Amino acid sequence: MIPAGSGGSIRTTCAYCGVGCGILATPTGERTARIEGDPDHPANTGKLCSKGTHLGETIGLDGRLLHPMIGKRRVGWDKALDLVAKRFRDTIAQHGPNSVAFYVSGQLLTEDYYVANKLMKGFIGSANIDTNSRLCMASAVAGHTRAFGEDIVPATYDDLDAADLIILVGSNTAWCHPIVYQRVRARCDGGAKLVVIDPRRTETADEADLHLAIRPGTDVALMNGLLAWCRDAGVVDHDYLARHVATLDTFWDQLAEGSDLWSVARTCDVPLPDLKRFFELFAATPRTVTMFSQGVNQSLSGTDQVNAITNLHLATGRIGKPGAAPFSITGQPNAMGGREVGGLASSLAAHMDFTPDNVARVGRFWAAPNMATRPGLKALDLFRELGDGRIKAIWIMATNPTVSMPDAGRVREALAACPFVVVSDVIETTDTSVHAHVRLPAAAWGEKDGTVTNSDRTISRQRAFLAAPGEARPDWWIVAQVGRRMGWKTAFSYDRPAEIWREHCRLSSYENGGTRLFALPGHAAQGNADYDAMPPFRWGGTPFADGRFPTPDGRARLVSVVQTPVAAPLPNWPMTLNTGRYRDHWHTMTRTGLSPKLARHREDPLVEIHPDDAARLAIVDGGLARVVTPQGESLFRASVTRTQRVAELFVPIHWTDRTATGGRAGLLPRPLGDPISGQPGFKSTSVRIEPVETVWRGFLILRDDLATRPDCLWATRIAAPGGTVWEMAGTGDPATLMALLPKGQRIEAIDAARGSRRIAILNGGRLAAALFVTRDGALPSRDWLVAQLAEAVAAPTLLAGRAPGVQVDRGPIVCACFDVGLTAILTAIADQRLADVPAIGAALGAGTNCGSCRPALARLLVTEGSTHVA
Ligand SMILES: Nc1nc2c(c(=O)[nH]1)N[C@H]1C(S)=C(S)[C@@H](COP(=O)(O)OP(=O)(O)OC[C@H]3O[C@@H](n4cnc5c(=O)[nH]c(N)nc54)[C@H](O)[C@@H]3O)O[C@H]1N2
Ligand SMILES: Nc1nc2c(c(=O)[nH]1)N[C@H]1C(S)=C(S)[C@@H](COP(=O)(O)OP(=O)(O)OC[C@H]3O[C@@H](n4cnc5c(=O)[nH]c(N)nc54)[C@H](O)[C@@H]3O)O[C@H]1N2
Ligand code: SF4
Ligand SMILES: [Mo]
Repeated sequence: MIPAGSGGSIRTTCAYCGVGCGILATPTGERTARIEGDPDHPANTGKLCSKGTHLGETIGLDGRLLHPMIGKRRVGWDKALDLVAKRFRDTIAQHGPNSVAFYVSGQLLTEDYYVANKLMKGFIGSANIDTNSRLCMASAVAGHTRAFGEDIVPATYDDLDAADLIILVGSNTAWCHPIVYQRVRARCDGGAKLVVIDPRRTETADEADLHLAIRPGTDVALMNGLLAWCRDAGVVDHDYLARHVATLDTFWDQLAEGSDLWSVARTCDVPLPDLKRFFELFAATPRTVTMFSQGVNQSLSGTDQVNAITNLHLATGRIGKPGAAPFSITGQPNAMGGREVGGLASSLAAHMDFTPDNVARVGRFWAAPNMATRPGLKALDLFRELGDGRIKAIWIMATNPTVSMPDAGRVREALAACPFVVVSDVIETTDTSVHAHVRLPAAAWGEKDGTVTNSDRTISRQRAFLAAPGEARPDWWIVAQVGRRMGWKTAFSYDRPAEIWREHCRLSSYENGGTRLFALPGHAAQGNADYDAMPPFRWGGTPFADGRFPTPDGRARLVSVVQTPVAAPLPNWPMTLNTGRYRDHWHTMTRTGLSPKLARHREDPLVEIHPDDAARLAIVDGGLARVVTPQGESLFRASVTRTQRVAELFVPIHWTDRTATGGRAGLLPRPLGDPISGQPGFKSTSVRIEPVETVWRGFLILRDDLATRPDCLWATRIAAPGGTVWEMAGTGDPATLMALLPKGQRIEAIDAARGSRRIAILNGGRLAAALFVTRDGALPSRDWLVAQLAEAVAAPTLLAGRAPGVQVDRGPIVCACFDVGLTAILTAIADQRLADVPAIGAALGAGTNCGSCRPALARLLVTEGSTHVA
């Protein structure tokens, strides 16, 4: 395969998730491109989900950071880099190497990551470099290392095609890894069974043969119970255990405790017949893949939960064979590459830890003057020490911790108090970068060049197809420049990613001798042209196929894990808060927030709550609610739905101070982590919720967005074609909102009885802004008014908010590719008696492109006529 596809297209990989889909990008203008799936990429064979499909909408220059900034002042690169190098050098000289830190990201390329890791661990002499992957898969890393001796993901996507049973544990795959989900679906349509284990009935769970809506945090009890059942049913592979696994004498006795069917059903709070069905299905199906993600990892017992899963697979010999493996599916596009370079504070480099041998080996290889000799601070400890004043300089790259860390309010305070904060980002203003003393403009997706590793160990090239705008530079370049300016010219003299890649590959096989499975010897001498043309390849083959594991005795480990008692609800905090993702948004929305198509699937941050709880607490569907924990509070719009368990709430993680006055999920979780992995327990925080009354509601449509969000109780920003919509609600006098309107010709209508006010601002005869507020009246659908932003002349019926004649509100957008709203789908299902998803596709097009909405369509066919999508 060559980098260029046909017709001037460039082969690259998606900016988003760990599925790692291949993309063909064809520039169509200076900042525009056609985006298609790469049919030759093994991860997706040409398919893309809704987020990948709409990447083209996110490559404009809106909001980009284009120049280095010191405070609010634009400076040249030399000045900015010199200052960063000087402040880090001075801080180290005065307070030692452990007084500085890097906080990096699984959204860096492997080459970026390698250079940052080398600078901190080999030259600065501290291991205080941690990454947002700590929040994402540290428990999987720790679990793999305990079970296998090395952080190896033993599965590949091909295993899904060979499996007869696929178990998804704590994974909303249909939304978060949609292309892998389509592969799962295809296999299940071909006869394999699907079991989903998730406290929520997600769209993923909807389509499963069996959904176990377990009590949160009881995965160990479930998996231990299953293993005990397997032992009784004679499914444990004693021969495999005897030859390939080291098992403590006490293991089986410990496992038996509380693992009978009845106890497990009680602990997990699932119907006994469902549990039995699951156990029987597992026992009867040797080719089983157990795929897991954040419902397992983001827990105070995340590592144990991972090992409960690896125990099952080891004990039944379901590993190292086609269609049989535990499968930790990764979140970010290069979460795996970060693990390979050793970018976590708890690892050193290239799958080596901090044993004296490894420290000496890596020190030799790097010719490093100041090797770190012990692990550094993990994210939670790092930000705690920042708050305590022990970390005095921090450099944050490609992550937004004031939003994504637990107890994010404290992270903010810590950054505000830190003497020197550097932020490398592609966006000018983020919730984190407002605290930066120095902001460095990084090259973004489409401009940067290097490699990424996806969930199944496939390494692919990410290639540039756009010129970096302004003075933006690749992350590896920025870090290497600082390294040089700190005094290490030779060690950081790279002038292209290929050089870094070769060094990374050399280190992976340096004095390896088969002790570390991660090794890329074949690429260590690769030429620049070959690097540029490098096709995707998977390292590691089929790990453990020979039953040998990278431990001193060559055996894997069964790890005794015990279910921690489920805590009783606290008096003031009677409910449990779960947090996670929406289908069409990515993390803190710095990219997906730019796409009008993606914005329409979920326009508001919703708190999902069971109808019984809602009724008890007087919370109404569509009303506002305040979600409160001991750490903080934030407003959300309520969505009353039976997909939630009683006494449990779910909120999304995507909204920030840039995009809303509420929806700040990060303020709510405790800053506590798994004791082994340090991964925060984001999925279960003690919480309470209360209704919030408002006096008026309204919306503001703008051609040019506001510099800051509207100052009212509730405001959320939605990208719209040609402008922005702010949805608002409040208690005070909405007249204060007038100040937000741009200058221009003003037309206005007032209905005092309903407390309604409609204002339009025209500029040169075109609509520039529309502000509609009401106390008791109705508000028109926003679609028609938004469409007016693009019209050359404002329509005479502007203040009616609609064209003459009958129009229907489209409702939330279900199919982002063809812009098909809920209303049209429900109408078509009823009027045309549509019976299945293909029939909806034939009638409306919905679901026929990327396929991300097919699970939602299937759900609508079942719940047709209901008033809301859950
Ligand atoms: N659309 C979209 N896709 C993404 C991302 C995104 O932001 N948006 N982010 C990417 C990243 S970085 C990641 S890490 C992945 C995350 O992908 P996922 O892990 O699939 O996503 P989450 O929504 O965080 O959580 C998964 C599920 O865990 C369930 N859960 C909560 N508690 C428990 C429990 O105790 N036990 C079990 N068994 N389940 C539980 C939740 O109800 C939730 O449905 O997604 C990646 N893909
Ligand atoms: N409550 C709760 N919190 C969570 C989670 C949860 O489930 N619940 N999930 C956690 C997980 S799994 C994850 S992965 C994190 C994600 O959380 P974050 O990493 O904080 O989220 P992003 O929005 O992806 O932040 C990436 C930042 O990097 C910038 N960026 C993008 N590309 C580049 C680049 O090439 N170079 C540079 N320098 N910058 C770039 C973007 O503009 C953005 O500001 O959130 C975690 N936080
Ligand atoms: S599944 Fe979607 S978001 Fe993930 S890599 Fe593929 S196209 Fe991108
Ligand atoms: Mo993640």
